[in-house]
Amino acid sequence: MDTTLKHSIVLITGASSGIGASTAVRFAAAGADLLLCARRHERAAELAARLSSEHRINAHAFALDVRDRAAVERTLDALPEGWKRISVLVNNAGLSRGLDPVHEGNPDDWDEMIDTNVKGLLYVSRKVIPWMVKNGRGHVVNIGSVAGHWVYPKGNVYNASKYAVNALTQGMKMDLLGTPVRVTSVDPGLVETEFSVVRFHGDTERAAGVYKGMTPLTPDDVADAVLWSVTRPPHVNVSEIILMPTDQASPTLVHRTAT
Ligand code: NDP
Ligand code: 8X3
Repeated sequence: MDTTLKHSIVLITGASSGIGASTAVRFAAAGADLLLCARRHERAAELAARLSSEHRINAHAFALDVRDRAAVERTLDALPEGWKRISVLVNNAGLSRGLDPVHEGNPDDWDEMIDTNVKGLLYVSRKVIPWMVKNGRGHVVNIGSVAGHWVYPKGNVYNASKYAVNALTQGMKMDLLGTPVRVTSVDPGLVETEFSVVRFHGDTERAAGVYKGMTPLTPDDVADAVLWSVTRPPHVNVSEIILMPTDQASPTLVHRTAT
């Protein structure tokens, strides 16, 4: 166990599923106290209850839609003072919607991706980072994507949102220079979660096809990278981790075997 995380407060957005939920498990095992949020509050609450009893940590779950700026401000401001001493913010809440040529795309899908992946990340960061600066301690981990490094056909707006996350990670690092607050981007390729089911609006068959004939990353693989970046010595800032399955070389170059 990494004792440096014992009772450090870690806020994870989008902790009801996939990478966010796995990250919560990894940090709980390392002794951190957890603030878990998502729109599906009951899932986050169930996870918080399980982890606090299994690992004897404090875990608090609450409902949050990161797209709702007023709710983000109100909900985070309402946290008890002790819970505002957040050491690690994992900006994980995010999604893709649709896979269409840009001239056939659905503007509602675009709004949802930009509002969640870009504006939601900003709203939460704007609230939490000043507390970190004031406390003289903090680490922001943004979950980006290979989609923020390579554009792929029909990825258009999702790509743009993750390029924005990439730019914001670099910008945060520059703007926080001179403070002890560290900034990292963890940028995975294919990870099997609810991501593709959400992208294809609930079409589970189409979603399963994304991982057909190849071995994707698991959410635990990504959580390991997040935990590793956070547990480096304080003078080390891991700027960016790109991790892909062995079966993937770029968003579009994937080795598949017939199944
Ligand atoms: P999941 O769909 O399994 O999880 C997404 C999480 O984000 C859920 O907990 C969901 O919670 C939350 N979320 C979505 N919208 C909102 C919102 N408006 N407010 C609060 N929480 C929200 O997918 P992943 O775990 O795969 O995705 C996590 C992150 O990883 C995303 O940023 C995604 O872009 C990124 N990523 C995923 C990859 C993959 O292949 N899976 C690869 C690269 C990056 P709820 O619905 O309950 O609100
Ligand atoms: C998720 C990975 O390749 O579907 O960010 O964009 S990809």
